[in-house]
Amino acid sequence: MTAYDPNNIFAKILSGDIPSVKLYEDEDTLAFMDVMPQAPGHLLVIPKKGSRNLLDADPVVLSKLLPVVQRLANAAQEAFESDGVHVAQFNEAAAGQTVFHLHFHVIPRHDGIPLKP
Ligand code: DGP
Repeated sequence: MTAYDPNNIFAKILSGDIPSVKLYEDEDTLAFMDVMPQAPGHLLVIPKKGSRNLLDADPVVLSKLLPVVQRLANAAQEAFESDGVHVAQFNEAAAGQTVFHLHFHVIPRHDGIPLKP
């Protein structure tokens, strides 16, 4: 398994070296707007503890992260009056991962409106 690279973009967002539009933060978790939204309201939820993706994540970290994903999915659904919410997560380049710090995409979805590529 490839090692976690602490110089990835989301680690730099966590350290404040790269700015972000923060939506939620606690001791273990940060949520911020995706800079390339695939639909209005597209946000990302990440753990503060570095892991490359779901495959190497500490289960204790996941147990704290998932309730936040759920809460923000509900909040996004309400705020954007969506018909559904897309929660997505990719592991390794072959599966579409481009930033190698575990993250969950939360994307409000409306009937008949496809995601932007
Ligand atoms: P993935 O393909 O699952 O690794 O998605 C990475 C997402 O990260 C993608 O939707 C674009 C977003 N992203 C990339 N760079 C930045 C950045 O500097 N700031 C923010 N807020 N999002 C970023």
